[in-house]
Amino acid sequence: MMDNIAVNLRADFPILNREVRPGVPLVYLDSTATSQKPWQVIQAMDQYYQKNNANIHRGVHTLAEEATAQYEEARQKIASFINAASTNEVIFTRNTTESINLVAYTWGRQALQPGDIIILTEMEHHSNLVPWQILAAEKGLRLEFIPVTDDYLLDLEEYQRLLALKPKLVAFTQMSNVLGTINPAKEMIRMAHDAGALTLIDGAQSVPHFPVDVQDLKADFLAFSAHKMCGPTGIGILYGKENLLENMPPFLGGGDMIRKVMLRSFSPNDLPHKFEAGTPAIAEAIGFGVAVDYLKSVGMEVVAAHEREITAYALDRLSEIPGLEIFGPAIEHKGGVVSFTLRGIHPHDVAQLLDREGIAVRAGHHCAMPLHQKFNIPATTRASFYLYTTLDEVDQLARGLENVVRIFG
Ligand code: 7TS
Repeated sequence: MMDNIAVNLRADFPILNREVRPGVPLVYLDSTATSQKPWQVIQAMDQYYQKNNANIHRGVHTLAEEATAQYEEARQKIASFINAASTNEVIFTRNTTESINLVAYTWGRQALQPGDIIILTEMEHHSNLVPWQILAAEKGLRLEFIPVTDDYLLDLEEYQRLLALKPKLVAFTQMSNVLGTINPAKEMIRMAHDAGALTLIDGAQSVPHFPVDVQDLKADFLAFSAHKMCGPTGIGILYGKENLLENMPPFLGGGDMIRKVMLRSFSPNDLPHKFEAGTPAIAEAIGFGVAVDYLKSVGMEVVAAHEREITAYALDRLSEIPGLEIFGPAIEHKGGVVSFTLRGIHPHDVAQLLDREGIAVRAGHHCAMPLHQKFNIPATTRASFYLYTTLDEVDQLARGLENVVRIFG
């Protein structure tokens, strides 16, 4: 029954009608890398450029006021989407990666001392790993890692032991982009706070796929990207608790982020502008606001339930394929990502053969090399799902994989 939702929504996504080659329709199973965009988002951005284009926060002319109002309205929509207490807590960045780097470069540089500990996990995307490695090298910090268990979950007992080291920060993904593991963020944040640590949640794969409420989670920082949630590329969010952002130094210096500038000094602007130097991605912010409207109109509970149905079906169908091994937890802990290997066949060959049939999947380390090193594999093939994915597409994937097995004999 849920499948009807995807079937009905598909008409909103123009690209899903395209053929990859004549007679070969697109089966898009790479939404974890980036989602497709509904016409509502595409049209809003097009309209902005045709009717309202102007720089924001500067001009007094009508267009500048309209553009500023639309940009700030988008911030309001996004704040409400994650239930932020104030729009001052919602900073526009380029993407999840930049949001995490912002915290590392500002809060990290200011608050951390040599010997301080940051806890990460073994399942992090490089964007929640490398910024901390850079900071650790600069400041002499120690990085500790919550291990991934044989069931592809985080080892919370080991986490509890690591918290006894009195870390300053715990930074972890709410959902793995490889395993699909959904981590118990609320409990993990509570544990961190009990130990006196702040928390940064990588929400790149959670905010697009299920309801995320920052006040319920009590998250200190949350990072996510528009392009994975029906919005455009080039724009993302750093959510931060207002008192934390208030006390952090600015990130990039330049226009908009200042209140007053003298030749040798400046005073920073109020939140959220303090962290938004230079002309921002205005059309993208407006598109992001419309993407959030779109997801709200479907309902995030509905999106999550649909993905659960699709994922359960995919786990079932793929388990019938000889030599196929899935890397990820049982369905009750898992979002819409299925990474796998086929015995004796390179993951890139699998992806290439599927592409011949119009099926788009990703192969590689998915920007999580340490996780693949842990499992002693260089790469996996990954199929990922979203609100527009149908059961029929999962069947096409399964048939495509059966074909790959036949070809390699
Ligand atoms: N964190 C997680 C968990 C992610 O999945 C990604 C992107 C990022 C951070 C970085 O997001 P960005 O928008 O700043 O690039 N993940 C993927 C992926 O799995 N395939 O391509 C991008």
